[in-house]
Amino acid sequence: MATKSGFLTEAGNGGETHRHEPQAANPANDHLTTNQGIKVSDNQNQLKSGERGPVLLEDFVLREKIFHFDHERIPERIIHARGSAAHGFFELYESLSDITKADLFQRAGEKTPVFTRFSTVAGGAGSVDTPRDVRGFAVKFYTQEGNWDLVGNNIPVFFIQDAIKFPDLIHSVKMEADRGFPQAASAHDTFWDFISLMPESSHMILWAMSDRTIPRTLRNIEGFGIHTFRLVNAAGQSTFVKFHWKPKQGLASTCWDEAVKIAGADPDFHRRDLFEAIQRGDFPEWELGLQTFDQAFADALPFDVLDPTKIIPEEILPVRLVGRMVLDRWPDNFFAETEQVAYCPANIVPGVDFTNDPLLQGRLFSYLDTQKSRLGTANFHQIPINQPKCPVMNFQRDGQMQMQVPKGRANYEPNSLADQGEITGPRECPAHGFTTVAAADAPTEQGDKLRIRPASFADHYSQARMFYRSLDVAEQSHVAFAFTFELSKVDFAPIRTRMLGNLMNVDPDLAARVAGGLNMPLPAANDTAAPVLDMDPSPALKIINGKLDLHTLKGRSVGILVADGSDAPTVEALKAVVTEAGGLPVIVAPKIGGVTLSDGKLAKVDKQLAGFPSVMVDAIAVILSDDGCASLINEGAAVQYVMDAFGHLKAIAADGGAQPLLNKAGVVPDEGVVAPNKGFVAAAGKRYWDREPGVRKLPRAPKD
Ligand code: HDD
Repeated sequence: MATKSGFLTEAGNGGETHRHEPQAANPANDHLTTNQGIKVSDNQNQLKSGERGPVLLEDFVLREKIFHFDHERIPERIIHARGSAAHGFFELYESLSDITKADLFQRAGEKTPVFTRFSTVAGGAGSVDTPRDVRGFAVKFYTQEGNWDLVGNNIPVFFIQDAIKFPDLIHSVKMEADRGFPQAASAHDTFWDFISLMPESSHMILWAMSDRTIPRTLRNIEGFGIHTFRLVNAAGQSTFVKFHWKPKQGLASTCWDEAVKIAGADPDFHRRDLFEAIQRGDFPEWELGLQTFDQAFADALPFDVLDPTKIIPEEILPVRLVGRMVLDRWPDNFFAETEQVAYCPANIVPGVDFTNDPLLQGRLFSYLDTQKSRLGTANFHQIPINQPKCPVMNFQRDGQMQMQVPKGRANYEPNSLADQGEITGPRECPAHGFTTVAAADAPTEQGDKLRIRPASFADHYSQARMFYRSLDVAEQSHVAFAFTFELSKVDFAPIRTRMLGNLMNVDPDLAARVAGGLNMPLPAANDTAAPVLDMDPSPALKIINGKLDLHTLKGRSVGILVADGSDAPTVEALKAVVTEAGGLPVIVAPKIGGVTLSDGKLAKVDKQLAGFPSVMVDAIAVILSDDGCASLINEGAAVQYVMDAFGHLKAIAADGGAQPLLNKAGVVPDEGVVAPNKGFVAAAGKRYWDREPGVRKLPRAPKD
């Protein structure tokens, strides 16, 4: 029967209407209130006239609740909408007072709170975590002299040289305007049409088609400030700087097939990974690196340091590691913090300054403007996540959602109200206030008003070529595959041909592979605006076999597939060695309720096989009795579990009982297929790239 609360009670208890308590226990005995502070007596039922009668308009409890719910969403970011963030701190290794007066860089060992948001670029807020895409890497430093936002990406260059092209770039990569798809994907006509017509995107597109854009986790990406910035010391001397973030966890990527499958298995894969790592105390860490240089060094380079499509190879100018960032706290509330955080490259502190990079200059306008439209008010800086952790005092007043209650009459400056004993408000601070670096360093940085791209920005291919030639051979074939895959989704053939013409300038071998993969004739190279240089390769750009390709199980996971009858001591020993190596053993079985191992005991199962394919882990072990294996041999999820681990070049440990399953999954013995003993730990921390040619046909060079 119906009760006051609307829940069915033990009906038939004499027809008595009594209250059913649906809430969990509430030890604090807190009461629900409306937003006006009125205690709510019933949160289950609208106010009605009679038991089955009409709802009354006067029900302010209902109206306020629904009204607020209706407005829960705000416009999502036009780009970088999908993101995950965490709190942490930046700790300085040594004082940098010789090159910057920035307060956070003065005292070795000092910690500055940060809030860091990682994002994809193209997809909406609800899109998956693993498309092929650039990752945003935005850090808000809450320094004692105000907020400094370093709003970078996981790629050290950008698609375009001038901010005026940004809306075109983003329109081209987003869902096509008439059809509303594809979501979070660059593999479509409009994107490649734009790219093929923008040779300046050549360097960035090589990075975008590399394994950099399919990272294994957000903990395994580098970060870059991209533009050349300046550091300014107390004497007013300016030093050019490029910012880098180096992951202590190493660099690691997925195979494309794996990234696609993760998207289905766990659309929140990267967010969950970051969350879980922080929750278990395995705090991700990056070191802040600086490349600093002066005007003379800049003048000697074969490209312009104001051009954001160029890097300075680490081999030419080493990266100095000056501190570390540790992310150790997940936000309390996703919307309040991760969604409402408002980064802006224009947020800099005394001791940091801009250069005339035309992309950076455009960004300085855009972010403040977008926050107004996204967060709805010029007072967005008062939202807790955006508030500086130092005093904020000025005469800016009013506006929507003003949270402060300034006292007194003084809302202008200068004022003489102090003479009358009134509150007078703050004053300028010539000694410590922000001052812009006075002079342009080069005469070409001033002159007539022009809409022009300087000749020093004209070389669009040399660094793209250098990037490609710096990669490991396995990565090179991934680049060729990525171009082939993406261009295969382009319907309009002339776009593909034009892109091949650009690739001819990057590297004829790459162009030939892609043309072969598309089964299209190789066109002549497109015209170039400047000669293409053969620069020395930069090994620091590799992921595979590079400096940050850490062969480790630390922070990585191993899926241990078991079934009833699996050998208990082997399973226990494996868990122990993986844990000892800092890895995460995950017991995977056909049923979540448990599995009876060889010792007859019911063992805990962490994940159910069908819901946790091997793409979720970094290596697998398969421990099965003969009967257990027989029970799984016709189970698609089990066969696929092993087949994918092998195809994704992961280590596989298996006991004798598991062999028939391995055979069915097409596993061919190699050094990554090992016994389930202590040696597995060394094998499990890496991928077996040599296996790749045997499992997938990547576009190879004609000579291969
Ligand atoms: Fe941007 C967001 C990074 C060029 C305009 N950008 C945004 C975010 C990152 C970047 C990481 C997300 C911040 C967050 O997590 O909230 N953007 C870059 C980098 C660029 C770049 C590394 C080139 C080096 N961006 C760029 C240009 C413009 C913008 C040239 C416009 C002229 N970016 C925006 C924006 C966004 C943004 C529209 C969308 C959401 C936001 O600002 O807060 O203003």
